[in-house]
Amino acid sequence: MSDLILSETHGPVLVLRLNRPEALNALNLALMQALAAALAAADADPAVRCVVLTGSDKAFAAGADVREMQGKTYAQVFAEDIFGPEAAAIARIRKPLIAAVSGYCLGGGCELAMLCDFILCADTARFGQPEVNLGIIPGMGGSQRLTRAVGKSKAMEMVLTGRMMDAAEAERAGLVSRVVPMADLMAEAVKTATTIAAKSALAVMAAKEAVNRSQETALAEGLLFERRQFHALFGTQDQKEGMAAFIAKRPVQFSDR
Ligand code: CO8
Repeated sequence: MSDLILSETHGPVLVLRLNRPEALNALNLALMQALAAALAAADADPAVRCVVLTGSDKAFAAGADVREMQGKTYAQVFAEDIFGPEAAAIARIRKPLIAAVSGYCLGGGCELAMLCDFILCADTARFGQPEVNLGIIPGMGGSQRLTRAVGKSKAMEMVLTGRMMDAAEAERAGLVSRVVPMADLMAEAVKTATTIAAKSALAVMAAKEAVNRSQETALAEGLLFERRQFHALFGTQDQKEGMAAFIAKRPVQFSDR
């Protein structure tokens, strides 16, 4: 397995840990490919009955990697379908997948957590879709899954302002199933996963499909629309300026072009 994803087993529970500490686990293509491969392998491995996906204490993931995306054109992101195949592969996993979130969970990181079946978080967790600050929009399901999770008003506010919500607000809004003290997060996630692992794997798989079904009517349409809008924004100067300003650590100056 790639060193971008660390793994450990706790009986029937596999823990996968995003491992790019130098960039707050920002998601680049290599990491997303490694994660999709690790999850596909877990899905095929009869010894694994539940998976926990986590990051570091400081960040689950602070978004897609701005440095990797910065210079891309519309033609590139559209042709590459950036993260599209990897996100689809993660969504296809049939075994239960729990996100254990501590610290920043932003942009593509929040979208990745929402791709999991449910989110347990530490009291330090902070969720947000700050893409608008970079002159882009969410591209891996944020506008669709966040809206389904917390309702239109809060999702719209989050996506339009880029503000973060803390763990307590995320629990009140229904984005996360539970908040626990940071020191207990992994023990609680593994304990929850172990509970699930003790059930009938067939019933668990059927239950996951049934609950997901409730979310997915017309979701594919929304996801494709969102992805194409995301790609199109790489044709704007504001995307170049937004990402350049982030990397240069200077205030952003959008020109609406
Ligand atoms: N990409 C690349 N590098 C990052 C990212 C990122 N998203 N986030 C943090 N880093 C890097 C920083 O550049 C910094 O590196 P260096 O030390 O080399 O300067 C290092 O991680 C530590 O970060 P900070 O010094 O900024 O740490 P702070 O504690 O001061 O701040 C924050 C933490 C608030 C989380 C801050 O890092 C931040 O605002 N990060 C960016 C958040 C963001 O904008 N995320 C959205 C990115 S766009 C996105 O996710 C699009 C998703 C769509 C993808 C799918 C397409 C289909």
